[in-house]
Amino acid sequence: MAPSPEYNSVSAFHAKLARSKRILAVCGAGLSASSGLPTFRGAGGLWRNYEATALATPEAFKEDPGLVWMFYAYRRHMALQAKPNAGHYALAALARKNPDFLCLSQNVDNLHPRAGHPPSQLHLLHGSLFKIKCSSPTCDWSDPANFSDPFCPALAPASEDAPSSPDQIHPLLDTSKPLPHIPASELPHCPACGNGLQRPGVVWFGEALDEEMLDAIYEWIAKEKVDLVLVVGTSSLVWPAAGFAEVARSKGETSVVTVNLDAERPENVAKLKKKDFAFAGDAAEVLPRLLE
Ligand code: BV8
Ligand code: ZN
Repeated sequence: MAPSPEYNSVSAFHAKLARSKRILAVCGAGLSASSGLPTFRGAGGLWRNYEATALATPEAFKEDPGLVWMFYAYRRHMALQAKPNAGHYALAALARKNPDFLCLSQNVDNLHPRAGHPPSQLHLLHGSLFKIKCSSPTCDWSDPANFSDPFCPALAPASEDAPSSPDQIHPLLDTSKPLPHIPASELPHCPACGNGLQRPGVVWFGEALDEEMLDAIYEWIAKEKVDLVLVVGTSSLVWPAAGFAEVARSKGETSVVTVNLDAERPENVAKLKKKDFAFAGDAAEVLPRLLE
């Protein structure tokens, strides 16, 4: 089925938005690109010579917790230096205006909360870089808000090469120097059970998303017809996050609106359904225009 000729008309979208009550957003790394945070795939997807997705697994952490912690220490440092952009603020403003708007984000950078997004209208599908938890499966200790940078002495960049400004290359990204080896003994252990290593409170590949959160999301979608789904800055490759837009669509006259650099590429436009929209560009620039 082909999209309407107005699939990329902002005024046609505004007319649909004005008639929409229940709105869902599914956000990905592209929303934070303008805040200076690298995306997972494409150029930004590399940390040193590692694929982010190869480090975001329980196996990698078991194998070399120091290496995985250096990756997360770098991402925590970058996220703390970053600021929410106009896209984050536009979503937060929509939430304050419309209690029937729910935002699902795959991003763990804490930029939605920092933009003032109402917590009751936001689900962080993959956790947060700033939540820390115990890696022992039998221990439920966690620290919901740990913003220390460096996270621990062993993860502090050597003083002579500590970056003095955000645009200076972080030593953990500087491939001209070999990565130090950090033994587990130098990494913080759980204060509750004493034996589990502390780990980032994110969902790794192969780990389940929070059960209660998933139930709440599917319940919200099933409750009543969803009028609009905003799919913002995501390659929609990671499941189950990639599936929510289609689940919501099955509830009737739903328009799925893609905001992505590549949204208007012919092969992507060809996949649009009759009531869908697609807007190519930087989410930080496109979203405020769409949601004004
Ligand atoms: C699970 C946290 C089951 C860590 C992340 C089917 C069903 C269920 C599971 C699977 C399934 N098929 C496969 C799986 C396994 C796996 C999976 O999906 N694999 C993929 C790779 C095929 N899924 C899982 O393992 C999930 N777990 O389902 O468990 C289970 C059940 C019971 C018991 C045990 C297990 C867990 C997945 C979560 C992984 N954790 N992150 C961390 O951040 O370090 S995923 C991580 O990658 C991000 O959170 C994000 O979700 C994903 C990256 O995706 P994007 O955000 O889309 O980013 P990407 O770089 O790919 O794309 C950026 C996009 O933005 C691009 O389109 C680009 O064009 C665009 N863009 C760039 N700049 C801009 C822009 N757009 C607008 N403006 C710009 N300026
Ligand atoms: Zn513990």
